[in-house]
Amino acid sequence: RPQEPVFIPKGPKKSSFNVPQSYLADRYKPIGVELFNRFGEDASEKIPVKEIALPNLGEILDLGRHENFSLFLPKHRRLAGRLIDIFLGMRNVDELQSIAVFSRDRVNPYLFNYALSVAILHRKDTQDLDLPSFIQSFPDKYVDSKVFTRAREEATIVPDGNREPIEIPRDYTASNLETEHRLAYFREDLGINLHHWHWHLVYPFEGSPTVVNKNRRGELFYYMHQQIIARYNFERLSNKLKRVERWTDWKAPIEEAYFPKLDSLVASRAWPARVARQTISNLNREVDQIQQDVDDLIRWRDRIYAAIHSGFVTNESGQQIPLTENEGIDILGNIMESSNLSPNRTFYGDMHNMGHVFISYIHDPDHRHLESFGVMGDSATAMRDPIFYRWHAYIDDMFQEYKATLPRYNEENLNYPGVTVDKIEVMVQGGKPNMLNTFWQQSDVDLSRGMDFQPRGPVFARFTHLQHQPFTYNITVNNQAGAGKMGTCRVFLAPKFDERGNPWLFRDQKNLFIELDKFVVTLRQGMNTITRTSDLSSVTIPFERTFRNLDNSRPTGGEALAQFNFCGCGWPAHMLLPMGSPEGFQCQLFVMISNYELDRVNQTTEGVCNDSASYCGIKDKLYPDRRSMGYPFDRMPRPRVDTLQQFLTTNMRVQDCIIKFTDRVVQRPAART
Ligand code: CUO
Repeated sequence: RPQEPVFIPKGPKKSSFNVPQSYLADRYKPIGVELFNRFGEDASEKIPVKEIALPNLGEILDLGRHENFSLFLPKHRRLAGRLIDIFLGMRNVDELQSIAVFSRDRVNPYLFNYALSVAILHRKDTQDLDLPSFIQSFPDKYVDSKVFTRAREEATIVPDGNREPIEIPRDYTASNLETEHRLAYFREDLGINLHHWHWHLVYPFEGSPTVVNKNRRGELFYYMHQQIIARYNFERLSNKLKRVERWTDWKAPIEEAYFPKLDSLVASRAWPARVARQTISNLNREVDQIQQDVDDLIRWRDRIYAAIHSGFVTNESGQQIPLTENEGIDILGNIMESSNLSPNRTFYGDMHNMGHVFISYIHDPDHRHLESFGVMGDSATAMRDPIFYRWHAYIDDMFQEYKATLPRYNEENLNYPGVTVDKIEVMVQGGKPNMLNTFWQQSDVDLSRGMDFQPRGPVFARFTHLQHQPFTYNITVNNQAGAGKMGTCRVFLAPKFDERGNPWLFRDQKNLFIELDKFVVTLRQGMNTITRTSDLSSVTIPFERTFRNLDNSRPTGGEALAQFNFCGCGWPAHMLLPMGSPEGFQCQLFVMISNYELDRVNQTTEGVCNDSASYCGIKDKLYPDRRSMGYPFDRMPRPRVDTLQQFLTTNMRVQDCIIKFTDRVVQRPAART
């Protein structure tokens, strides 16, 4: 298979092409020179590979090259951990390149890509290296399988330059007979699934401390997934569906089905479907070295609830660790996910991860049909399945149960004395105040890197996604606290009414607020007008970063490219706003200016990838906000606060606004030439 080099160090072009013969897989050794000549002809850049003493890959090779790979499976995690350690242990980039070349044709491709990505992300000497976007390496995890046959046909017959994009139909996984299908545009959005894969790449739950032990990672696991559920519920209400129901009865059949219609190009198999009314069973799959009872899941849950209500967890040596107001949520996040920072995996188990595994093997719990896992078994595909949200709604509810045990914010914890938000408004260009617009947009992504055909050259898939008209916040703040006061401006949005059309109780609405932006402002004495555009949002990354190399003309230089692995984490900009509705969906925009002196984390955050910090943190830095994630909506309200209006202190304000969805499709302005 003609592959481009695994990765390309920046710098002057090298002239010789030299891979040690011993690096070739056994199958290719006899024809090595011929292969080099054949594929070397087209190479624009040839990279010498240094011969080094090769480590024994050992059990890493137990996972075949044509099998699927899941980080949720303990065995696969272990293999990934070993390979990451090998990659991290190389003394310099040349050695890393050598071992990467050596293992490239031996190791399972998904495992290889994951381990190399994690290593490049964490090595000091690889910060300027670049990997292809994951969707380009493995488009089969994101795109309707039918597209590939058509793309291959197009590519084989039509020369590069005249190829037409292959359109991915909008409704390919189900029909409207299935109510849940109304949310397919969200669940199957390429950008959302890429964000989720990237998030888990940046925050692995297994491996050495350098890889796992990041500032507040357990808390961020809670918050990022809490926001996914809040956003999903917002979309559901936009589509006249009730909020997602928690998956509570693990021994009862799961009503809704999901048929992913994805084929694995690596495993040459279709991803298994999950038919309606299936029930999870005890797992006994020798091939995955997994034996787990549904009762284990129940035991772990009960122990975690006991910890939440007693206010402490018990570590492996039997000591009690209190779940404190500041650090409790982080410990609980690591326990529930679980990550290897969990203080007691023996006792509290591996609840959330195993939930993914039970569901992903619902169709073949003892491997009698020799089937692999379903989409819930892979963080690149899990968000496609409706059950993902029911499972994570359950997990989130456990976190909320814990949050309800914490002291409530009193006015002092919320107010910024002297600072009053007088007015807020959102505007789109040429529109009316507080009216936002959404619509469909079509964009193209190049699949050619992840496919095998001749002649080479880009071949595009055209997909349809939600989009909104860019908008601007105008916020008027009266500052009587003194000149040069700094504040953190926190912007959230929630539906105004519940499923029945009634106004919310604050205790329910607080869980529906989605974060739109968070930024620091300096206030002069008196009146201030803050203007901020939606593209600067602290939760999103621009479309080009989600899909990178979209037009196949690789951008040169630039921080976004250099820090791709981390920078690929971020909610896709096109999904910043929920869909709304054709008649105009009523929302409440919330703005708070909190006292920066109490929010500040002392560090420099200049540099790269600091623009989607709310859900992803900042690379190699502390989480840039000292408050609990989700503040001020992460706690139960103080006494006598029943509604959002009663919750407000003078440094907060709410503005009603409307999201109007228009069912028309516009093309993304052409980026390719
Ligand atoms: Cu991101 Cu369940 O954690 O998928």
